[in-house]
Amino acid sequence: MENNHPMPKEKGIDHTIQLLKEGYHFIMNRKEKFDSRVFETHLLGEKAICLVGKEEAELFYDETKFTRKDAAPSRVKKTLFGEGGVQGLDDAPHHHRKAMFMSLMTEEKLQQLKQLTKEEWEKEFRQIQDENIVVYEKAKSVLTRVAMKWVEIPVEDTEADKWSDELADMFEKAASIGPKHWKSRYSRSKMEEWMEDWIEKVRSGKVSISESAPLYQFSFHKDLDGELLDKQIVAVELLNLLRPIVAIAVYIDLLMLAMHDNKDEVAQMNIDDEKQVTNFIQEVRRFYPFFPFAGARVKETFTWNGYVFEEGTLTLLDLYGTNHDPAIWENPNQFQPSRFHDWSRSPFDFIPQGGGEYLIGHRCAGEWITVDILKTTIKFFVQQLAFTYPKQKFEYDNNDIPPLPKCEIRLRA
Ligand code: HEM
Ligand code: MYR
Repeated sequence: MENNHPMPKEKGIDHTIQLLKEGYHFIMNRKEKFDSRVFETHLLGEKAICLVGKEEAELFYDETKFTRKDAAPSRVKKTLFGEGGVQGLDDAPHHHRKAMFMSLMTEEKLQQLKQLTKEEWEKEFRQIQDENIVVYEKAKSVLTRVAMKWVEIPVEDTEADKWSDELADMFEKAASIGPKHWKSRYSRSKMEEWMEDWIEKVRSGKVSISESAPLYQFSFHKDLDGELLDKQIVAVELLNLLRPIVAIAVYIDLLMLAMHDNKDEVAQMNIDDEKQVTNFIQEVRRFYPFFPFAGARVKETFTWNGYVFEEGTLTLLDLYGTNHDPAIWENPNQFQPSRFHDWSRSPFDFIPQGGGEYLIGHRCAGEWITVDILKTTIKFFVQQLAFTYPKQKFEYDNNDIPPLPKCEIRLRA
């Protein structure tokens, strides 16, 4: 029998304020303080276990030990995730719903996505001559159109563009409090209603779209009992495609920052070499913060490495911390795309969009989409655009979740 020992425990009633202050460093700071990759704290009024590291990620993604039921705080469901979506499902219902997402990730659909991304960037810059532009704002417009076209919502560009702010509110303000939180909720409600109208039109045959369209596929998806999903849930799932595609704008902003801060790397990179381009993009996703941690609850009490995990306890896996773990990454705070030359491809060490498996676990359904859009974007900027960086402060703040807007990068194109 293993000898149980107490888990390091942070004193105090609640540490949510510290989480908002310390942002992406909250878990790592305590890992250092307790010299432990597992510790207990209090967040949003309840006990929470925090984990960081590769073995810890493997534990967190063990479906027999953790559940996603009631794991996301209500305020995050009301803004970022929506209610009744894939993020909160477990076991067979989760696998079935996740398959609905993963069935879209075919070679053909990914190819279409790259083509759309290229075309929309070209369109965005067609009118621009010798102007200063804010990359993040441009990226949000481009990606809103890409997302609508890819999901095959039959709207004109001008109509698509109108939804850019609502889609962005859901992720930009997901960790906000006060009026920003309410704005985020309002944007979600508005968008869910709009999506529900489309689902009704598709189901009733009032609009005719191709059967292979994601809008069609999701509208007619049947659950394990052979029933169509409630249209509110279909709306949530369609927003689980549209919203995160627009969220890639945050990575595009950080990509432009990385290109500025690593001019020598960029100069040495052969933009026609897929491997080199992929490594640069992977390093952007490793180096910069974005999604801070994934959350789950202990399914049934168990013991791991002598620590007792009690049933129902909220457990957070530090994604940013694991991507910066010195036990995994040499010089984790240096930007070095070449480190991906001989990366082991473990599903548990490089986890900017979650770890584990795509089909049976909660790993991000859109990771390939993210990498493809970023690769297409860097190629467009390097090969097709003559741009410079006007004088500005190249800063981003590790405390803001997501790390905006101080990193708003301007280009002259
Ligand atoms: C799940 C991050 C882009 C769709 C997740 C998770 C993270 C994440 C951390 C949760 C992992 C977990 O709970 O263990 C990101 C980031 C993105 C991004 C940082 C960059 C913008 C996308 C895109 C799509 C997408 C482009 C779809 C087009 C999803 C879905 C899930 C998910 C459907 C739920 C998976 C499940 O619960 O099984 N993402 N994601 N994401 N992501 Fe992404
Ligand atoms: C997406 O839209 O799904 C992709 C990126 C969103 C990043 C939003 C960052 C805020 C996360 C809030 C806390 C999550 C708690 C489990």
